[in-house]
Amino acid sequence: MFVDETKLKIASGKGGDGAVCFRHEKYLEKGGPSGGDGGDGGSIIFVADKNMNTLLSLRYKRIIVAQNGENGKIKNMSGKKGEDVIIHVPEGTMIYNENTNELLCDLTHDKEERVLLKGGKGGLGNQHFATSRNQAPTFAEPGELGKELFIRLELKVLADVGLVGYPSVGKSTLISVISEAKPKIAAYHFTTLQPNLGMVYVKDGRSFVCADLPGLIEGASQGLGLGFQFLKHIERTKVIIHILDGEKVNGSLFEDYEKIRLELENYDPEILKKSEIIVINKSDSEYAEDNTELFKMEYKEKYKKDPEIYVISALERKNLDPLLYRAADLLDYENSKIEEEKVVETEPENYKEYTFKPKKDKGFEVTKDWENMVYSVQGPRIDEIMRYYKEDSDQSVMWVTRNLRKLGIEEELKKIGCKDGDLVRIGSIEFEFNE
Ligand SMILES: Nc1nc2c(ncn2[C@@H]2O[C@H](COP(=O)(O)OP(=O)(O)OP(=O)(O)O)[C@@H](O)[C@H]2O)c(=O)[nH]1
Ligand SMILES: [Mg+2]
Repeated sequence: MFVDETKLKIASGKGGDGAVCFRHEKYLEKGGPSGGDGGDGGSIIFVADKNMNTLLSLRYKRIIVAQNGENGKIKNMSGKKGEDVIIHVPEGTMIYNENTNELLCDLTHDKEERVLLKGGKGGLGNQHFATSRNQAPTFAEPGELGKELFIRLELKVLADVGLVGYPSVGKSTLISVISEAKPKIAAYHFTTLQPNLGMVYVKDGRSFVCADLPGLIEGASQGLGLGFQFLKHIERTKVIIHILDGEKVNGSLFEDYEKIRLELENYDPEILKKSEIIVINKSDSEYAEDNTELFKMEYKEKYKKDPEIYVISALERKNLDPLLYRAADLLDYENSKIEEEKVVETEPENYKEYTFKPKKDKGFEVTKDWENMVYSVQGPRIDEIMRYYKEDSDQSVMWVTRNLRKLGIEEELKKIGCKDGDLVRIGSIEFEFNE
C-alpha cells in the first residue's frame, strides 16, 4: 500500500461588514438608515472526482483561500457573496486536521461533496437596527471572520503498474528515473528486498503508481529466491512491465521471458491475463541490438506474431516517454473495464460541514487586579468585538454585550470570584458587574 499525501492550509472568506448609511432626502439632513448587509464569505468545499487518481494537483499548493464577502453598500444594497473554492480530489481521499490528527471526512463516492470550512456570515447593515427610540442607528453588524484549518489529505493507493523481471535487469534504476522513489541500486542480484513504490507523472498529465519489485528467478513460485512473497503485489497491479536485460551475454532474453512468465502462471494463471509491456533495458550496451533481434525472432517463432517491445536505457534515460504513455494507455483501458463492473452501493451524503470542537483557547483571559479591585478581561477575541463598541449607540452596546456573553466571559468572571457590584474592565470601558 502506498500513501499519496499532501498538506495545506485552507481558509474560508470573511463575511462583509454591514454598512452604516442614511438616505439623503431634500430638506432632511438625515433620512432613514439605508446601510446594506455584508455578503457571506466564500466556503472551502471538497468534491470527490472519479476521474482523478492522485493528489498531484494539490501537491504544490500551500494555502487555498476563499474570497471575502463584500461589505454592505448604500441604498440598502447587499454586498456580493465571496466565491466558494471547490477542490476536486480522487475518490477515497481522507482529510485530517493536521494539528489534532482528527479525521474530518472521507470522500468515497464520485461527486460526494463536503463543505469543510464555511465562509463567515455577512453582517447586517444599519437598516436593521432602527427602533422606535432610535430612528438613526449608527451601528451595523461586522461580518463574521473566516476560519482557518491546516489539513492533511491522504489517499491510499495500490500499485497500478508492477515492474517484474530477473535480478539486476534494472527495475530499481527504472523506477528511480521515472518517479521520486530512491531505491538502492547495485550490480549484484537481489539488491531490492522490499517493493518500492513511486508515483509516475506522465507528460500529458496522467499519473500512476508504479511498484519496483524484488527480482524473480526460476522456481520463485515455489518459494525460491525472494520473489514468492512479493508475487501477491503483482497480483494486485493492473499492468505489468516485464523487463529484460539487454546487456546479457550468455543465453537468450526470450528464454528469460518465458521462464518468468511460467513462474507468474504457476503462482496465479490470472496474472498472465493482465496487460503486459515488454521492455529491453540497457540499450546503451553493445549487446542490446543483437539481443533484441534474437528476442523478436524467437518470440515470433513461438507466438506467430511480432512482439511489441520498448527498448530503453534506464541509466541514460533513453526512450522512456513512449513507455510511460503506453503504460498509462493500458492502465486507462484496464480501469475502464473495472469501471463497467463497479456498482455504487450507497448514496453520497452531501454538504456536511466540519463542526469546530470548542477550542481550549477561548481567545480571552480574565484576571483580578487586587490593588485596584478590578477584574480585567483581555484577549484577541475581546479586541475584535470591542472594535465595534460605540458608547452613543444603543445597538452597538447591545451587540457588543450579546457577543461578549456568547464568549462566556460572565462564567469566567464568576469562576474567579466576581460578584454583583464588582468593577470589571474590558478594553477601555469599566462597568459594574451585574448578573
Ligand atoms: N548499462 C546500463 N546499466 C544499467 C541500466 N539500468 C540499470 N543498470 C545497471 O544494472 C545494475 C542493476 O540495476 P538495478 O536497478 O539494481 O537492478 P534490479 O532489477 O532492481 O535488481 P534487483 O533489485 O537485484 O532485482 C546496476 O549496476 C545498474 O547501474 C542501463 O540502462 N544501462
Ligand atoms: Mg532492484
